[in-house]
Amino acid sequence: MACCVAPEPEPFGPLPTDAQLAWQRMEVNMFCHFGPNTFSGAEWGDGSEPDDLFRPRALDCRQWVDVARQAGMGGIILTAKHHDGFCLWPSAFSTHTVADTLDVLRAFTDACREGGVRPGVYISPWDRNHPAYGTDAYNDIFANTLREVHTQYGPLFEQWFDGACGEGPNGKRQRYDWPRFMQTMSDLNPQCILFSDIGPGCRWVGNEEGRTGDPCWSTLTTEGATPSENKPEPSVLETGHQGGSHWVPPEVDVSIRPGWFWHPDEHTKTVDELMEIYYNSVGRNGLLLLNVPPDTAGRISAEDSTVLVAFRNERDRIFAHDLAQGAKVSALSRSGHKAKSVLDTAYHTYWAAMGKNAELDMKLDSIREFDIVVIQEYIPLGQRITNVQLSIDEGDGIYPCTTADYPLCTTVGYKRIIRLDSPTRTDRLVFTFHALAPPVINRIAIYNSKAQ
Ligand code: FUL
Repeated sequence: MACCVAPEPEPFGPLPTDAQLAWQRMEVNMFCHFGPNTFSGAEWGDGSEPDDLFRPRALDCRQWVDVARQAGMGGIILTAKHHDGFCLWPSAFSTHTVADTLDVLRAFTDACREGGVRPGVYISPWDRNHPAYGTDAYNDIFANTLREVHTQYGPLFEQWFDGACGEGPNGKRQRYDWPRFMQTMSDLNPQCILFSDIGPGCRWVGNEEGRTGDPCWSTLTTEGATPSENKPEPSVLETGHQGGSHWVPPEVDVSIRPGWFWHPDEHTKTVDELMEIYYNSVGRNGLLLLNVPPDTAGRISAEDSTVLVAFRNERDRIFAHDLAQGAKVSALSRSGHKAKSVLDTAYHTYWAAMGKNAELDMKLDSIREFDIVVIQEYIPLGQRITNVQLSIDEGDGIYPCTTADYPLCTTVGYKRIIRLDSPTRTDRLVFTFHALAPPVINRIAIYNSKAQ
């Protein structure tokens, strides 16, 4: 009957491309800072380091890939060139590179492809070695460098354009030709996610502490800005812009150790610290790019790999049993789509509410104890929810829950993980959504983080 056929919800605002959606669904990726700094102890080399300082004793990129896979990471981004200008491949556009016999970028991309992990690169625009830095000729050199890497080592899933911009060896600063770099990239590989402070593929999250802002919008207004000029303040990059003009989701880059490069006297974060980062990044609409720096041998240390595997095991344990399975779900507001779609694990099924303010009633199959609620908006149709209130049936009535971080949870986006103050027992939850357009939700799940 025509009256009962639910209309498909209209898309709302800027939308992710297929490549951005696939990227966001990777959730946790690995960053590898590796280069002369690994050997000198510096974080920012000045470009005067001798080429033969970089001498990994037993380079093993397959081991990086094994660790990434065991840690549940589907992509790795390597610093193919950091600010010191040293190229981890034998570039035709620099004299400060590895020898042909030690082509780290080749070993890395080969190992990733063999191991089923997607390779990406960080190529610093700021170059403290290149004599042409600070002149127009450097823009040609940088565009050629991008072309060289992406044609000879591609396809690469992500290109990192770091925001740091300082002087070259000649004391000059560069005016980067961003339109040209971006055009070069979209000619070479339109699917490649371009990271910079303002995207266009994904944006810097505005801090290096392992958290997004709250709220956190994937939309950002970027008119008049470039990755190095007139860009929003870091605090704005944390939250994005509600109603922003472009889809530029946040990437949360943070290191497992105090520094970005490996240093012998630094130690790794604990599993608890990594879990906190996970909740504050993936759990708040970000993609977590966790830096795990290879050591002077050219391997990921046992200290780091042990904690990474434990971090993965902890996530697997906590998110193993969705206690909402078997629930009866109904929408109190008029609903066009089956509310129970929020329970299935298929990505492209969803419940679409009819109004901007909507309620969903979830009757569990028995009284359950839980302390985590996961909500996912169906972002292929845009990011809509401005806040959500969770209430539970306490036997004598329905009461709002207080959560660890927020009296009222703000934005949802790709994924929101809400942690409750304490484990809660109930057989009925009510979700109240407020949104810019009728909410479209593809998943709601509940978990008990204390369960073994
Ligand atoms: C920053 C750089 O200056 C750091 O060295 C590091 O690469 C970090 C990821 O980005 O802007």
